[in-house]
Amino acid sequence: MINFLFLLLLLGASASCFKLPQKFIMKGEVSCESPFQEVGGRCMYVDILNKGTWSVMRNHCKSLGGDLVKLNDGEVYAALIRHIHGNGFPIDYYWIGATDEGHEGLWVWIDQEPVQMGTPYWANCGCDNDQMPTGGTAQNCALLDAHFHLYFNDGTCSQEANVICEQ
Ligand SMILES: [Ca+2]
Repeated sequence: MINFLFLLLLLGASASCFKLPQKFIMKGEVSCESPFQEVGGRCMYVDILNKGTWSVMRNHCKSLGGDLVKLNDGEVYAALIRHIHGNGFPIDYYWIGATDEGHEGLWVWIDQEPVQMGTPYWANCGCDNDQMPTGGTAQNCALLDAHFHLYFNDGTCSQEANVICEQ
């Protein structure tokens, strides 16, 4: 009987030992629904097939069950750039979920959270070296800029670009 209890204890202990690593694996795991892929612990879709205006592509993201990507984390942003290079996606213009439409110079994400300006996000355009968008009221939608190593830049909302969606 004592042996039997000992065996039960042993089995219980080994079961918990086996469960422990599983928990660690589960913690960092993100499962994304197609066409979204895990990028920096989030679910993103870099759409290289379709182009449209900022609004059209936002609706496109919504039709896939997501929205425009919110890049408010430097590590996630870096992971996205590695994802684009690693998959051989074209270095093109990609809409992201930030705008200053209706409140010039005050950039917000689609959930109204303020966008961090400058390093490590924004391209260094113009000659004043301040990493600030310079398009004024003519350019109110943010994109990853093909001509500036995919740093953020302001674009004309009605121009056509690819998109990065997030779920
Ligand atoms: Ca603007």
